[in-house]
Amino acid sequence: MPYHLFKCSESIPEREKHSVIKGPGEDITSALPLGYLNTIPGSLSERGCAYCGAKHVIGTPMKDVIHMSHGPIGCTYDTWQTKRYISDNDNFQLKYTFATDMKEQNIVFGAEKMLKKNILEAFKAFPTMKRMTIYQTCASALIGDDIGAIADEIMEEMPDVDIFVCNSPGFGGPSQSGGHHKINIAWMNQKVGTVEPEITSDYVINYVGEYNIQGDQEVMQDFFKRMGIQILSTFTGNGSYDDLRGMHRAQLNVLECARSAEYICNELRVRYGIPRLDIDGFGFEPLSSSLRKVAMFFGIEDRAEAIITEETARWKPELDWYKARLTHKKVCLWPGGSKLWHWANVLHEEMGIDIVSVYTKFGHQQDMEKGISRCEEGALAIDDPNELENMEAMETLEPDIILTGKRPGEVAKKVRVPYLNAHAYHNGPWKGYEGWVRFARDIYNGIYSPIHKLSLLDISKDEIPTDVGFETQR
Ligand code: CFM
Repeated sequence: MPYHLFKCSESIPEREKHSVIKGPGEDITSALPLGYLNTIPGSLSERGCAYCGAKHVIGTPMKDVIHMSHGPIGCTYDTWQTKRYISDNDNFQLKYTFATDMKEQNIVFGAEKMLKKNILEAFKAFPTMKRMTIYQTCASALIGDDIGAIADEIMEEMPDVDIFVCNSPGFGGPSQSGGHHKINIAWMNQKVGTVEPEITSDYVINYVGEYNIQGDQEVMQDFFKRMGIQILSTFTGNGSYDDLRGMHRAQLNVLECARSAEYICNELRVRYGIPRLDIDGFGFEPLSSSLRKVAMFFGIEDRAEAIITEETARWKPELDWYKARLTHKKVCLWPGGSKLWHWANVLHEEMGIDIVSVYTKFGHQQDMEKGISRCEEGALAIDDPNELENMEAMETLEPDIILTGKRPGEVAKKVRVPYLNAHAYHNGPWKGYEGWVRFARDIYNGIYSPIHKLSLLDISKDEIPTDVGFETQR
């Protein structure tokens, strides 16, 4: 049933169709908000832009690359402490960020010469780096700088370097999702097929749509290696530029985040006949069935079963300890895109948590469809929420914790609702069996931390609760 988030609907009636409560007996056919449309004027969206989706989500996790923004300096921020796509290349991609820093005179007279100078300067400053990605921004797109031509010029002058150009300005779509699409296709068109990889196993995959947030990719990679599978490339977490040029030689694309990376899998299927297999590394059951699916494709089921048995025996008792303490805790599950449905039912089934609300800031209709179908009755689903709606949802639903990002998370903190940063988590990895227990631990710590019982206006030592558990280490 459509739900009136009253404060907002009063002034923006169009928002009414973007929030829905899943009523008794309702399924996705009746409990589905409108989604993936342009943000309604007057509504303060927390979405990112198409440049952000291309560069900050998908491009920059690549580890052995100079990532250059061609635009004003503000576009490029996102680094060490904000994004957490770590790498085994000494985290080069997080420590250094490059921008041409366009100014007014560049807008008036053009910035191609300056871009070329910047590229040469960057390669000179980091002589071991021979790969570069360049991202167009709104400013360079509007003045029509031909970044591709400059990249070609440099590659001709410096035969040992290779450059990828991503034309995905901020206005290139309703949200970051538009940028995901653009960079998927651009990589496919420019780079796939330009390197012939060495094949060392009978079982060869690309691991796609996984960005190595706090080591998630490395955990999954370890499972595949234990099964004797060669991972040709990882798109793009902890990924190597040249490995990703050889994606066309895999036998199978194993896809985690369909929202951000199904496009390249679909293209690889059409152009090279490589099938796509969607998996899920979060949660014991989804992960186990994912490993089984991959194994089944290659006929090596026994290898998957050995891992599943060993890991489950090791970690299930710990998960159950948390489940006993998290059962019927109320959670608002408010991520960006696919984590909505990757997490909804498995948080309920494996941690006992009640999901009282789901939202997606840029997910497509299918993401919400999958999310709603995996929620209990009574859950409030919101598409592209604004701050007033978030506030009202928190007031009425009274969640024990919110799993979301920094923007709504900071608002939640102000109204004393615990929040866990579910985008750029710092305590992960959360994938894998141990990782899922770690996620339970972080939720538990968020809910049971005594800090939320304190009032800034009325702090008295006697009132600090002492009877709550607080796990400090694992
Ligand atoms: Fe995919 Fe992601 Fe997500 Fe996403 Fe993101 Fe992210 Fe996310 Mo933040 S690629 S859709 S654009 S799973 S950065 S690693 S956590 S909003 S739910």
